[in-house]
Amino acid sequence: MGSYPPCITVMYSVPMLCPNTFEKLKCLVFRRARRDVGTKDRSFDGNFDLRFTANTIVRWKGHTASNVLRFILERGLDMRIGMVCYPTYGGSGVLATELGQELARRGHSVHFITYAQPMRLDRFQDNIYYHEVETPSYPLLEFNQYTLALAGKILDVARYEHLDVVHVHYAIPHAISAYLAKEIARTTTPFKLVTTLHGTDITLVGLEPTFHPIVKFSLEKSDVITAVSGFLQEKTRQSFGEDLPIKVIPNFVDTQVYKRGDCQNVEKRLRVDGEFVLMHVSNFRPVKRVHDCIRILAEVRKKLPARLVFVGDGPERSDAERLCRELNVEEFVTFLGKQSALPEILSAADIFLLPSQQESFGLSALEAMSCSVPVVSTSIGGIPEVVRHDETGFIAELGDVTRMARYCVDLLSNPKKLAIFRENSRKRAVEKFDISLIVPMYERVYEEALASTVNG
Ligand code: GMT
Repeated sequence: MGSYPPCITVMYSVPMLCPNTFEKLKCLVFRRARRDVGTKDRSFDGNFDLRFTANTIVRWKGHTASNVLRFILERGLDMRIGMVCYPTYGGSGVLATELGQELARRGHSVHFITYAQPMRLDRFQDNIYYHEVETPSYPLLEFNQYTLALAGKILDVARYEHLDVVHVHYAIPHAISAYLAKEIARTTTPFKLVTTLHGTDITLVGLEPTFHPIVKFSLEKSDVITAVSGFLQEKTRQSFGEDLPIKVIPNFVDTQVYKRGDCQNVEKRLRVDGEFVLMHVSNFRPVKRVHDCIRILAEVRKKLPARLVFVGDGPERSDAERLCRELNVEEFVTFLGKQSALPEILSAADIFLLPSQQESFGLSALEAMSCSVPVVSTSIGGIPEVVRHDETGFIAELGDVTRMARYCVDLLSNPKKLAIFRENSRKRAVEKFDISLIVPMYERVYEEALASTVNG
């Protein structure tokens, strides 16, 4: 490798920074410089004209010290991030897409790598790129080779887009595909691997005896592991290794987008004859227990006029429609199917129902709370980390539809209490889970991974 033209001169004022901050700054500056000349070769750092002097200001490409330092220390340098997720209707894909969009707004380049356009990636945005994974077919390849095709695509994007980090959402099979790509790229175009665990990748699918050792291995080989709740952190340690370093980074919501707004049109359509509106949003998988929502409605209707609005679609929908007919509540249930205008729709709800059997966090509950909708849910998994019992909603035992219905009636028949719960819900979403609080946690994770030498 020849010598590179110096492109950055940094002069460092010794008393300004503590040693740790200084090391971090140095690492970030080198990385940016390597990118500017289009190399990942670390020997480049040795040739680089990075000068530290005792008492002068920092200068970087004509910017003043204070600007450069403020930018670097507050936000870090922009990174190139590969985002691997499921593009379909589901919490992990939604979260990955919104994370990518926010990182792009913050100046990073984000490359989505998946088999279809992520659902919420529905408009042009600067700094966002999408790379579709195509799975080659051949008569001999009877089964879909997605894991390998994904590894090949990650490798390709990492090489040609000079990715700093590949962030995979949902361990199976994304983490092992990314590990394979990372190993192949190790000497030429190294990148860091961040794995975010979302739920059933740990609590259900990952426990399958065939998958367990592969998930365990891919977690051990990740540079950083994050989990979306304390519950999931604990579960992962129990099932995959007590010593695994796992950071908790909760789900987030853009509270400027998810807020109670003018929903008169939606409300007119959904709130028939001034009845109360219960709502449930999910992908209708068995773990969501949508039939419990219908049983809750049937109970509530014994006391109050109420309707149930379902948003989403999935395997349990036909059974749910049948149960509505069986319980004679079909005329009080609306199935809207998949919808993208969630803030408007949620704004028309009085109570959000989440009777799940498994839920590592409950992103849909958070989105409802952000729209000032209290939640009645089970006490499963990470839900109690989101929903506060008797404050932002109510929590009951799994399957206890009678109790959940009683909680709904209690809230709906007490307008003052409902108003307080609404306010509490919104406040909790804004103060604890707003996008502006959580996305910097991911940025820090990337920066720390890039500054470390563990796992290459
Ligand atoms: O784990 C899953 O079932 C998949 C995942 C998804 O893609 O829908 O859902 C999980 O991820 C969400 C985002 O982190 C969490 O809010 C959900 O609670 C979680 N679902 C379950 O744990 C069932």
